[in-house]
Amino acid sequence: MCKNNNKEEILALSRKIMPGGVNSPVRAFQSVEVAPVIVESAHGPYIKDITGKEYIDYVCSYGPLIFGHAPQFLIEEIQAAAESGTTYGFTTPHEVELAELVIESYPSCEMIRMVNSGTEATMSAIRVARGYTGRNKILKFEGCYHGHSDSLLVKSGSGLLTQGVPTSPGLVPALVEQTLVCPYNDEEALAEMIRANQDEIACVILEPIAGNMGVLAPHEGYLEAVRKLCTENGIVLIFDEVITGFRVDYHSAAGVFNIDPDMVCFGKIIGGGLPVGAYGGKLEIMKMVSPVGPVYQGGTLSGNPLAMRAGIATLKRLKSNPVIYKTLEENATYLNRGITEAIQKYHIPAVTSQFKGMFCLFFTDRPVSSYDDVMKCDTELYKKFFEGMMNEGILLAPSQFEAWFPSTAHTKEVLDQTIAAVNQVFAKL
Ligand code: KE4
Repeated sequence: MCKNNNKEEILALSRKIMPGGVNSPVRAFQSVEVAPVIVESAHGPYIKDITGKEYIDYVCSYGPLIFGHAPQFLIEEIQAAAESGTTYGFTTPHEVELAELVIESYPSCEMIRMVNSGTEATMSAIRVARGYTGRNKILKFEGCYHGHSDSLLVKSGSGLLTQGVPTSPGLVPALVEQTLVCPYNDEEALAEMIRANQDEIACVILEPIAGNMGVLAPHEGYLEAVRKLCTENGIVLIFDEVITGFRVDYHSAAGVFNIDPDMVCFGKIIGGGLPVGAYGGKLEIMKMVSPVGPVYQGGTLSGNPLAMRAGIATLKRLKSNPVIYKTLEENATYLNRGITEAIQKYHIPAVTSQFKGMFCLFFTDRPVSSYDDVMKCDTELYKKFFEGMMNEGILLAPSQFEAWFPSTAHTKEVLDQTIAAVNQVFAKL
């Protein structure tokens, strides 16, 4: 624990020794121009900062905490795991059990490799797709975010959008030109790009429900069209389910849309709040992965027993209580309805966006169904809204381009407090 709990002193020191004082850019609160929160502890839907102020938290670590902060069953599992050691560098039954749970939930995933983050998962998946097809180009969608590996930091969402740098400096041009980018929700543009790069594209990677430019659902038939185009052109279809995996359904987005990608990436929820990522897919593709195949990928802490046991406990609880997904969707709908009523009452130029338990609020007066629509949002208004909500004790992502992640701990009472706070803030906007 840091010796000092004086917020100003911690902020000053953190900014001296860590870029922006953070270990992930969005946490610097730069785009909302508010002093960042420094967390002391969290429980259920609540976060307490080091000044003792308590917030209802809708960030929930950007997705992993489907049961809220520090649920007792997880604390006990992690404590028990730690007593047997934290990492070994050898296989354990736990990683096999978690792999089995994930594969059993996801019909098109026949084999899986555990890693330590979503970035590692997607970086490895595109490497395997390139090795499997012998092709160099990859195709992603503007505003989607797949972590920070070089090939994927092109016209990306999440923190890059927040910082206004969708394509990061520091990338080798020869690599960047291998990354093709299409608009999300536009099958004609995708078909045209595939035609123009015939037999050169190894994989298409996308978020089946985009969660890194706010929440953007695929329009009717879009994912089916992407699937068909990839099948017809020998392109590996990768669903990046780092956010949507076990969030929108126990069978993730592939189960909701009944679509079988060739590969899938997971993160967040499968680690139960500890660092885990995973990539998997069809047997013939995953057999390319070392030591069975020639495509190399490894990791010191991959499959570590703490994260595996936290993931197992989380997935088992979700598997045995599928009603959780109905509750999460009902809660998001309840929140959506309350906020929509407040938008109408105070004539705020904003629209809500929801897919199952995923939700966000766009500050724009027109419907949002594309990256271009998202880029028309009023980020200045979002900044005012964000700060107002903080003052009301509600903590949202310090960026217009992130989703809200209500958990099972966000009871109706918590949601009512949130809706009341939205009304308070809208009244002053
Ligand atoms: P990580 O490397 O951050 O574990 O996962 C990368 C990643 C991959 N794919 C998707 C769809 C993701 O959303 C992410 C990471 N999500 C962001 C939040 N939108 C991480 C937050 C942050 O960078 O601090």
